[in-house]
Order: sequence, then structure tokens, then C-alpha cells
Amino acid sequence: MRLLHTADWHLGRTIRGRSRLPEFEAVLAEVCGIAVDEDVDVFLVAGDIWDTMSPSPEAERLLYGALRRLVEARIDVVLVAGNHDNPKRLAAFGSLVDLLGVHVQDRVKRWDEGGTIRIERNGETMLIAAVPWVPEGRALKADEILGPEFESYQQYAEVVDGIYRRATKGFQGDAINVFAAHVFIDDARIALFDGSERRLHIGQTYGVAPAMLPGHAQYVALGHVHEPQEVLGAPNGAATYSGSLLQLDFGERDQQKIVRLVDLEPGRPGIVRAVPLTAGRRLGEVRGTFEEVVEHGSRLPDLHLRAVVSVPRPEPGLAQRIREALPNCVDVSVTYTDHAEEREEVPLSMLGPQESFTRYHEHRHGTPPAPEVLALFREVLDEATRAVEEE
Ligand SMILES: [Mn+2]
Repeated sequence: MRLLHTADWHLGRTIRGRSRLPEFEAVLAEVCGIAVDEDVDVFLVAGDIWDTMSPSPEAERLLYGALRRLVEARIDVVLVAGNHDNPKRLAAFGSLVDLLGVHVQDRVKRWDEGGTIRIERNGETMLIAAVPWVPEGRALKADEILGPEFESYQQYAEVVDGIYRRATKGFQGDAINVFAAHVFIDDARIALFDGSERRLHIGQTYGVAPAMLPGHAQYVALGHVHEPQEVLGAPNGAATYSGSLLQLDFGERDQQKIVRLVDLEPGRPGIVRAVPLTAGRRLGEVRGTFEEVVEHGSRLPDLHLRAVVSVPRPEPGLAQRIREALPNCVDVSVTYTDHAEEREEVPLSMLGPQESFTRYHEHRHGTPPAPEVLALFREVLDEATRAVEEE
């Protein structure tokens, strides 16, 4: 049987307030097209289907449109709840679409009471043990959450390990056994906002160790981390994050988004292949002076851009001018090249309001306020002082 693994759709997500609905529509069309062309049997979304607990009607329509196409092609669909999904909303919708071969795993269920999804095709059986995101508030008691952080992370990992062990009890030797979960796995690569990467560890967040993934699954389909990656050290040898469909924030700007196709038969690790996605706009960053940013940015009209502009000192209206010159710029940040010289520390209590403001401005922006800003400050200060005197 052939499985398509995707995750972290975050349907309805915007970029700095701008809609990405047409991009989601395009990438879902691409992914469903891959599923149909590749004759996929099972289409699995490993959590974070919608971006919010109360998705907009447009975001709902995106999901239903994709499901319609898959159901028409007689592909079984498995939707697993992530931390962004509203389990009750998924359950309500799942109670109906169950009839169409859309299997919704909204919450943790016993393996023999809906925890194991069974899909039969041409005499073969796939058993999917699907475990949604386990919220720390459900896994731990209040006093455990309030204890030392390291201990609560440790306890969370132990609880989830226990859940995973019991979740796979329905696996059978003569079936294709797949494990799906929305979870953070120790040592996963996380993109940082500036485009760099780091590896996150379970001593720093709620997650589990790779060794806690089931060794007797032919494939482990994970969601939660947006960069596609294999999980090293997983006992079954085929465990991956598919990553998101679109570059969702600027830290992801260098990531090639994919879906995974997995060919499965009983008793052996799945054969996994990544299919790169091309739909949706990429994200990019341009840096330099105002002129450099505009010049460079205007050559990248198809990207959602973030501009990092360096100027000597704050310039009112700068961000506005950049947005006017680059309509696809969604994010402007400014760095200052003039830095106030270091000076001796005077306690705040000894400074007057204007001097405090000047110090604050220097601290925050690296330069003293421009004369017009200072004049405005004095005006506001006068007004405030008068108001106090009149009271
Ligand atoms: Mn997530």
C-alpha cells in the first residue's frame, strides 16, 4: 500500500496580517494532485490542520475542498489533531465524514476503542496507531507543571512514552503497521527567525526521545516541526517529519517543502521518498541601506519579503516608504549605525523626564531622539503635567 504523509498545514495562517489563502489553495491542489497521480491508498495529515481553534470559513473551505478531491479519488484520509487544532471541532466534523473514509483522530483513544485505524485495500490491511498531540495540561498534574521545569519535561516524556507503548497494542505481524503522532522529538532541527537553525532538546521543552517511538512500526509519520527531516535514532528505521506545506515564517525561508510517499508492506520498513512542492510563494529577506533594500527587493517580486534596513538614526516614515516601494514587503525592521557613546551610569531617579526619555531612546534605538521627536515629547510632557495640576 502507498501512504502520503503530510502535516502542519496551518490552514488560514497569514503572514504579518496578509492572507495566504490563494497559496494554500494552490499547494493543496498540488498535494492532492500528487496523491491522485501516484495512486495513493492512504493520505495522512499528522496534525495542525488549521492554524487556530476557530478557523475562518475560508480556512474550513480549504480543508473540505481538499477532502472532496481525495474522497472522489477513493483515497482514505487520516487526520490527526495537533496542538493548533480544536479537538472538539474535529470530533464534530469527524462524526460525519467517517462515512466517507475520512478518519479523524481528535483525541487520545484506547487502541481497541478507536485508537487504531484499520484500512483494508485489495486484501492488504493497514493499521494506523494515531496519537494526537498530548497537551502538557492533560499529561501532568498542576503541581508537576509548577515544579522545576526540567522535572516536568521529564515527567511529560515518561507519560507520553507510556501512551505510545499502549497505543500500538493493536499492531499485527501480518498487517502494515503505521504509527502517527504530533509531537516534538528530541534533537529535532528547528528554524530560528533569522534563518539559522538549532537543535531543540527535551530538557528544554515538552517532547519525547526517539527511542520512545515504536520499533515495530513499518513507518512513523510525525507532525509538529516545520522542516522536513528524518528522526535519527528511531528504533524502526523509518520515522520522519514531513514538515509544513508552505514556508510559514521567515526562519523557514531556506526550506524546500515536501510531502512524503511511503511504499509499505508487512514486516519491512517503508520505502520513503520525498516529493518537492512548488506551489505557494517563498519567503525572503533583503538587507542593506534604503536604496540597496529597494533595489534588491524589486528583483524579487514573487516573494513575501522581510526588509532589514540600516540607517544612521531613526527616520520617521521609513517603514512606510519601504512598503510603498516594495508592495510585497510584509515585514520591515530597522537597525541603526550610529551608537551613542558609552557614558557613566546615573541612577534613573536623578534624571528629569526629558533626560530619562533621551536615555531610553538611546538604549532602545542606539541614538538620541531627533529634535522633532524631542519637541513632541516636550509637548506631551507639558500636557500631562498640566492635566495633573488641574486635577
Ligand atoms: Mn504543532
